[in-house]
Amino acid sequence: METDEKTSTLVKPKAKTKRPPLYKVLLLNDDFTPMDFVVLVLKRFFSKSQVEAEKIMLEVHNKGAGVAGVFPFEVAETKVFIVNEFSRRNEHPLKCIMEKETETEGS
Ligand code: TYC
Repeated sequence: METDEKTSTLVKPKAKTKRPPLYKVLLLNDDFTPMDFVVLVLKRFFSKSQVEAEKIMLEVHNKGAGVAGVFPFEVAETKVFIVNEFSRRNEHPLKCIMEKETETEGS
């Protein structure tokens, strides 16, 4: 409880319902990874449909980066690791990174 300066009434501070931060998992464009491989990654690791995966892949291709999904920290971290490992094993330079969502995004 805090005292309101002018009226001396007790004001109960609003309960802070802070949601855990979310992280965007991004795919980065490069000149060498085949488009089909990026589509496969989006379908296999981010559960996208063929149509959604093609749309995201083209966005990355045209804009330089695109959001594959939004997750809590540890899930995002795992996705990034698995995707980069899968790309490396298949000898493609595709890079996956994570970025904290800013407070105003979403809602
Ligand atoms: N630019 C690549 C090409 O022309 C395709 C590509 C798309 C690569 C998305 C990476 O995250 C990526 N083959």
